[in-house]
Amino acid sequence: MLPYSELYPINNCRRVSLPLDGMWRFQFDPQSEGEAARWQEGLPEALSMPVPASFADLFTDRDSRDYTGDFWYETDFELPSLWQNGEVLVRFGSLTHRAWVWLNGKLLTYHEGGFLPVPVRLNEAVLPGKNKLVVKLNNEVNETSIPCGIVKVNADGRKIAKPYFDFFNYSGIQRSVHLMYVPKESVQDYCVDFALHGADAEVRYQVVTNGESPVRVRLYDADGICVAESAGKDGCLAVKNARLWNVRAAYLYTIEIDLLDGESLLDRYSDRIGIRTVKIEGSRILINGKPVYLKGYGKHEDFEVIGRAPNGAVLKRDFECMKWNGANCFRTSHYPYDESWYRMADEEGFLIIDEVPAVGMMRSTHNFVAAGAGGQYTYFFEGPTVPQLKAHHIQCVEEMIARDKNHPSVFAWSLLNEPETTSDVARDYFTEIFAAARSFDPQHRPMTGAFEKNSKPELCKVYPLCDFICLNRYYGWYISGGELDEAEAKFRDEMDRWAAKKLNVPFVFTEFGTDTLGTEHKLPAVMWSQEYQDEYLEMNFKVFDSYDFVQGELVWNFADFQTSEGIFRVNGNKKGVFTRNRQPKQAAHVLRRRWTQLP
Ligand code: BDP
Repeated sequence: MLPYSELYPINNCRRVSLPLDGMWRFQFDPQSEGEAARWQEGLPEALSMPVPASFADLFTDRDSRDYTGDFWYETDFELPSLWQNGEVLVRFGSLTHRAWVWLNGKLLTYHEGGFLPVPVRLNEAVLPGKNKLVVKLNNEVNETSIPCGIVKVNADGRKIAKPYFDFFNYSGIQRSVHLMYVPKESVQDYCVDFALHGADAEVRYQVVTNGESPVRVRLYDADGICVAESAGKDGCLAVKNARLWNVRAAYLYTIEIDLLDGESLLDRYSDRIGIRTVKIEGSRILINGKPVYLKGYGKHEDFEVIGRAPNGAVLKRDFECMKWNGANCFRTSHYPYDESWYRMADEEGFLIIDEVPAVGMMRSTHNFVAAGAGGQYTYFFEGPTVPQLKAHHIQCVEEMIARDKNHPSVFAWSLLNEPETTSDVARDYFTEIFAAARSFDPQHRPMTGAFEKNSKPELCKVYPLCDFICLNRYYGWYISGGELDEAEAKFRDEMDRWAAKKLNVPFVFTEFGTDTLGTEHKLPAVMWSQEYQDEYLEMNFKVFDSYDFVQGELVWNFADFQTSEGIFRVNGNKKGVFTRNRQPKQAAHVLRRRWTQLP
């Protein structure tokens, strides 16, 4: 179990979670001098800064927007005097990409990885009354971090992130922060798994506590009626006539875990769960034993002004748009999202492929050095930083599965996006990643990863690790752009080669799309016009429909999103089916027509 479980903050008769969101104090530290100057005791020249938010798009100058390096946040809180005899924690939804946390000048935590919760136990430093919470973050990307990248130092000494990935390096305290009170003896974690027997279901559970007091578990239906009860840390809830969680027809039960001392309640943790099974059988993805065809998107957490921060209104709008055009699935490309995404997907019956931020593993500086020095070109996974990268990758997979394991919406884990896969070193690297991931998931969900064009059927050495195969393909955009007939022929040629392998596993397209400007119309179509996006999609659909083992289509991307600058990007990536402010391009109607008719 991870230290101080990833359990979502809740409020009830035994637990309190107070959001610390709001205006914090903030300061850039370009010389990395803060620690020596004791900024952990208070920031000398702080600006105000909202939490949660990415800092980049709040400023009007370029240096602040693109700032790369150390930066600090600070806030004060008062400890409620009622919080006696328990554990006091602060839980950051995420800290991008690495962070050090001090309370009242005492360093409590260092955490690497920018997209998963950082729970910190405060007891050894917390004071009655006023407390000062200070966080130093660093948003540099490198070849041991996921996502991967490098930092370029300009002539004036300014650092600038050069991501090996196609999304803006948004950072800061981008998710909510909770101050939490948890009883001394408490529920630290739990997991569930399911078996169906005709109309009945078994909910097998495991509860982790930090003591020996007896555990009671109850399951309530959506009307609040208790339908099953069991005792002990390991047990089984027998549910008669179970209502299943189905795709786009969700049903949620509430699991209530009590820690008891005789008649009195020491702790209680409750959560909403859905009863469903996931299985890959031949080339089909089965939910509750029935095949499901995936329709939807690769997404980003990305919006004007707030950057990567969650926002309830954007979340709601995205789900409404996805429902309107008949989608049932999305991939959390290219990192685990804020928990609000999973909670709403649980409610709305959406399937999620949950992805770890393993993106940018194609070329590293070491490969170029090896090639440039008159030597040999080397593969990405031969670099000297790979052992550290792998440790970090496994840690992220563990934290992601720990956080998201109980969501019915999460039906698969994606452990990579577009790495180098043709070498033996790549195969060895991912063999370890997949083995670790499989050991972490109590529900043994399917594992996969998204492969780019060089991961050809004859060359890719990593796809055999996957339970189903995800392809990112851009025939008609990056390959044979503007020539859809030629693109289709090339696409079919590749698909025929996959078919010839007779792998008997499902294939899902996790990316296909075209950059399209919401302003451009052209007849006949040209690249970047809305008509071209439509024709491109129609061509792709014809190809998908010719191969029975294709069991899903997730368009790239749900909406336009911010990236670094470059000659291929017009103020960001414009492959959205919706604009960045969530209005449909013409293609949204094409998808709606297809997806509302597909079974
Ligand atoms: C794929 C990447 C994705 C990019 C997309 C694109 O997985 O992150 O945004 O291509 O080029 O290579 O639009």
